[in-house]
Amino acid sequence: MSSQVVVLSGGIGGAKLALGLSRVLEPDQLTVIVNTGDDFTHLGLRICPDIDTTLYTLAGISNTELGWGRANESWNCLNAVEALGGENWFQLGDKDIALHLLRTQALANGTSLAEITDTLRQRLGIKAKILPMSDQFVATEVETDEGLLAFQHYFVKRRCEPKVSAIRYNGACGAYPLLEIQDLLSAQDLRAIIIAPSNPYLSIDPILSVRGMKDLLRNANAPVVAVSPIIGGDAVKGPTAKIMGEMGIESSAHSVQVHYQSLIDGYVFDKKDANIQSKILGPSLCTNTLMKTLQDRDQLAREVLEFADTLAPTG
Ligand code: FO1
Repeated sequence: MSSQVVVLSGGIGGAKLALGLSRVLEPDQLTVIVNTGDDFTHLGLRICPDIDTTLYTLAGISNTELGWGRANESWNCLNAVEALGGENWFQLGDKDIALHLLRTQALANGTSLAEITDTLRQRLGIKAKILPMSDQFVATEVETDEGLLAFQHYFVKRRCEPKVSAIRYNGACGAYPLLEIQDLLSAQDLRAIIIAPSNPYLSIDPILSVRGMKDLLRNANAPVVAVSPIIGGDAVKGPTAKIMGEMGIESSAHSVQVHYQSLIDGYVFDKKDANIQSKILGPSLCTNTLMKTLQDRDQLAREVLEFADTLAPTG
């Protein structure tokens, strides 16, 4: 069987499946392409939440209760920032700040985001490759009833409360997939491209908005399989269902399949949504997609890979 597997991922759900894939595959067979639309400069530091959630999750040091940041954190620096009148709405732990300091220093020295991300993942002992979707900055912006909000302002400062009418990916038209991504997705020995159960609009679409990314998926010599982030009409975590409703899209696993339809060869959705089977166009897998335990992550990863193998182009 061919070797490389690529997963497009953002947020907590994506990192969970990426962890499962890294455990069931040979570690060097997996590349995670991560959303960087959530990134922003805060307190002078370049923060890349979805890269960091992926790093910490695959290194086994993530805060599993919160879903972001590191386990066993302390908050001395942020408390001192607040005492000196600085912003504390975005909770940065002391160990997390260490990573932001090194990344910000590297970027200031002309190192690319891909290079510093690769250095950090190696220092954290991670074998799978973790790549930003682009070295150019793309900023997800949310059009709401409170105006156009930067992503973290919407997501953290306003706790996803504003009503969303549209989402923009500022800078996408000037952003290109890393050459490494272009080579990977056009390689003849690519086994599968997986779209993780991440928020389609806030985590996956920013990746797909990068110039040429959709064509790379369409022209790949490997099946593209998406995993629904919606179970029983709701998201496991986060504002996906709320945003869909506010944008006039039915909050269902079927709507997500339609959203990805032109890009994917197969779709994986949860047993709770077995009723949508008749509406799904193309090959699909109905199984347990709720990843509560490490075993759930491994099991879903195995099943998604086996399903993808049944779709592999023959010859
Ligand atoms: N999310 C929150 O809801 N509140 C926070 O204070 C917060 C801090 C934070 C710090 C570092 C980091 O990497 C992520 C952080 N997140 C926080 C999550 C972050 O906003 C989301 O993970 C992504 O941007 C969306 O997936």
